[in-house]
Amino acid sequence: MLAYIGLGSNLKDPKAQIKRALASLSNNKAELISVSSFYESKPLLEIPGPNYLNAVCKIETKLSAIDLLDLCQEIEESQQRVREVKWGSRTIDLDILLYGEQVISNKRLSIPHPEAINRAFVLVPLFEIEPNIKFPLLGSIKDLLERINKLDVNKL
Ligand code: A4P
Ligand code: MG
Repeated sequence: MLAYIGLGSNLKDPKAQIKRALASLSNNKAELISVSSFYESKPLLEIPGPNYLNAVCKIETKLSAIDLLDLCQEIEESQQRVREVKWGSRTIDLDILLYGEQVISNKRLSIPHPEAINRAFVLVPLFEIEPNIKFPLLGSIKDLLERINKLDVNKL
């Protein structure tokens, strides 16, 4: 299965945090196919804190969606992510943006990631690596990008 993961960090050397998480995403059950550039942006909703670095990667995996979520959460934990405030600062956040063309909605998982379509720091890097991708039910990335303000993110 092809899947896309959004990575974000605004603490403790964000570039190194993202690189480390990308390395951890390549294991015997998942292979990293491509990675976007890194993009800098201000925290959402003007929540105080350092700027974020974000990137998107494409993986090929044999893991089910829920097992992929487990892997993402293991990586977050291994990088000492502490969950305090919702939407607060974090060493690393891994969100499954798309899992093939599947639509999933259960207690642990919503795919496509519900906020992805509103966020320049997700759509801009995703467009960089996959300009023709479509979000199930939601349409093409080109159309989705037209709805948002792309000036919010700066490519490193
Ligand atoms: N969950 C449901 N669907 C998914 C999915 N598709 N991928 C559940 C991953 N997880 C998914 O996430 C809470 C729960 O979401 C998980 O237990 C999982 O079962 P979390 O990461 O533990 O909690 P959170 O950080 O409070 O929520 P979330 O949704 O990850 O935060 P956001 O919405 O990603 O916001 N500003 C900039 N510029 N860049 C950023 O990257 N990130 C955030 C975090 C805020 N502001 C930001 C950025
Ligand atoms: Mg998350």
